[in-house]
Amino acid sequence: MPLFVNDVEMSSESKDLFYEKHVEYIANHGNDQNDFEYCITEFLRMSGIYWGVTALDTMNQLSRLDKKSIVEFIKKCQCPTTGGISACEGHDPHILYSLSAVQILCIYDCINEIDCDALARYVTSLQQPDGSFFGDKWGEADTRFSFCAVAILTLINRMDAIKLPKAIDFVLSCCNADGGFGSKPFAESHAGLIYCCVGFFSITQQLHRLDCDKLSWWLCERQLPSGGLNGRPEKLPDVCYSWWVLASLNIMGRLHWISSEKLKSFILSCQDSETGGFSDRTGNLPDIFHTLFGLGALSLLGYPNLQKINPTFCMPQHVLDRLNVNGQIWCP
Ligand code: GRG
Repeated sequence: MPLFVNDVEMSSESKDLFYEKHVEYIANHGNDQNDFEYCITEFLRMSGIYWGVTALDTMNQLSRLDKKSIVEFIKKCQCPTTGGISACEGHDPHILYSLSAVQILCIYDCINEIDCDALARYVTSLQQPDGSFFGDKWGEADTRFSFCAVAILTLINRMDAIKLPKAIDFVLSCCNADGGFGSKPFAESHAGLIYCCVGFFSITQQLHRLDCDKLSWWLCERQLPSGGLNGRPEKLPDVCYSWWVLASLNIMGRLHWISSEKLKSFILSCQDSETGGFSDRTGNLPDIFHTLFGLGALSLLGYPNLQKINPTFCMPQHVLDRLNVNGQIWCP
């Protein structure tokens, strides 16, 4: 089967999943705390841990990480005044890292290790009069943060902490004429932001407010000859869009609208056969972000020996079953 680099055809056989290599890659990630890449990614440490924990749980290897030290780290990142959680000790709290922390604690079944009431108050404090959410006290509103708000509150069972009808109106106001969604009203449609909006409507049980056919058609057009998906027209494919696009199509019950086989080949071609891990595109260096979203997309495609992953929360389904939490899935 032909493979493509940057959407240029190259000859190579379709590969299998380098399961053991990926487990080692993730389990050893961050072991060398003097490593340059580790140091310069401090600002997103909490999400980095969430990507690693979720990827390892998807491969049934969660025991390879030290739960105790991860939970202690998270507790130290909760701000005693605002209740929000930061990426790393000494950093400002942010709604995105608060979500990553909550996701990790839910996976480890110990959400009560943090002060959930204080966290709910933090989310309340970020909601604006138009229903949108700031990401932090510095004041940038974005549909990503609307998703984070409802995901956090659902996982800690505190959805009553925000004005939900207003929050829904804001996200609806970000729908464009092409059927897609952007970061704010009239902002360009983008697959990452579409995931946030579709995930938002899945969590809030409002999928009927979407034009799923039109939106899914826009998402299908993201598939390129290589089988990989881009995030918006005229851009290169990237493994992370395998997740943002596929999860959105899955939530809308239209995963079969793209070629799964071609996408699977593209994702597998982005593995690093020496170090383990996935890169954004064939031949590039791997990183933990693309590793989670490559594995997550393969799980959505039903790849063998991977845990089923939930398309709305990007967490193993068994965790959400235990919490009795489920995003709405649309049946066309
Ligand atoms: C729980 C999985 C999970 C996520 C939390 C933050 C968030 C919710 C999702 C992020 C969604 C996302 C990737 C948004 C993209 C934002 C954006 C406009 C990226 C543009 O980046 P470029 O221009 O990329 O570097 P392209 O591929 O468009 O060139």
